Amino acid sequence: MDTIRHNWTLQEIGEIYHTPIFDLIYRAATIHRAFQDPHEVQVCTLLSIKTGGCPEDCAYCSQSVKYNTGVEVHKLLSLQEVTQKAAEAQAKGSTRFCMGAAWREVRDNKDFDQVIEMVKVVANMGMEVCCTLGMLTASQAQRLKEAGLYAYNHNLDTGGEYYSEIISTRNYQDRLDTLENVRQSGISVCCGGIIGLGETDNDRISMLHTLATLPEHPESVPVNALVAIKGTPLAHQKRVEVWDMVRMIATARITMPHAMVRLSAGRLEMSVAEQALCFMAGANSIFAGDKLLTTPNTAVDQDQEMFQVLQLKPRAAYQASPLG
Ligand code: SAM
Ligand code: DTB
Ligand code: SF4
Repeated sequence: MDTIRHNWTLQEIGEIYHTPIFDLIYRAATIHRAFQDPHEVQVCTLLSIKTGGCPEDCAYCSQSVKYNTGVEVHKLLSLQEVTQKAAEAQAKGSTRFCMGAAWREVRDNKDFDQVIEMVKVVANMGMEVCCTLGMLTASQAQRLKEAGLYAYNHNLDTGGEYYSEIISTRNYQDRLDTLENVRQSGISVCCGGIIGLGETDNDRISMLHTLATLPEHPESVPVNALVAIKGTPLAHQKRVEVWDMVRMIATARITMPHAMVRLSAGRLEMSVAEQALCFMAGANSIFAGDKLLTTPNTAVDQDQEMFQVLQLKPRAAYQASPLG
């Protein structure tokens, strides 16, 4: 049985990624069974707490000010609105609640004070509370940790070599620096990427290599298929093939066996059978609810039906963390 490694080479990860698909799924499923309960899938809910008006130029994003996407801009939600949404999510079976803000970085202002209050409330509800707020300093990460933040999402999105084709307003090192600040604060790290941005297989392999060779693997690795947004430079990208999702998920599972691998954006376009392949390949989490951050998602009752058909059960909170 493979052990946990942090010294993967690009070539090794490339070989895994390109393995004939049935062999790849078989190997990933074997590792999945050794490290995770293959019948459990964690259900998470996303909430956009501050929408649109973001100064960054991420080519895939509906929330950048640089593109005319028609997204409805909204200032930071109130504590009461967030509390209500979190309670609804919990009632519908979510054990993790992730709050996203369209910020380039966190600033030490009133809005951040309010986010701190939101974190406290959701943490007290017994859900894993996650935030994705852009870049963070070490002291901001510390404040979030003290408020009870369980996880922080900050994606690398793609390989380091392709990054500047997708985003020009920050660089790969900025991302890695925030991830390091999150790690140092003791918050669980959620970091993954998107496929379907026009990248090559090598760019995907490069991103997985960066993740799998971090001194500690992220506890959570979201794999998103691009949701092509009208008005963005990537509006006309072609739909991601399920086989590409399977290869990404399986390679993440094999190289980072302890991580929760999340089948994230793009599920609305996938059949139950296609999603089943992703679970087989090692995915063990989904985002539920009719909305991701700004785009539609599979309806909750459809997901409940899928869980029944595939005989999956929702995973309880706080099981993924090696942090205790
Ligand atoms: N502004 C913060 C940031 O960029 O870190 C947090 C919010 S941002 C929307 C969170 C992540 O969602 C991005 O890093 C990206 O991986 C994913 N994402 C955003 N738009 C997407 C899209 N259209 N399709 C797929 N994934 C997307
Ligand atoms: C992640 O990797 N995917 C989620 C979550 N982390 C924050 C976001 C997906 C956003 C999809 C596009 C939208 O709804 O705006
Ligand atoms: Fe802003 Fe995040 Fe969207 Fe980039 S992905 S434009 S940083 S909200």
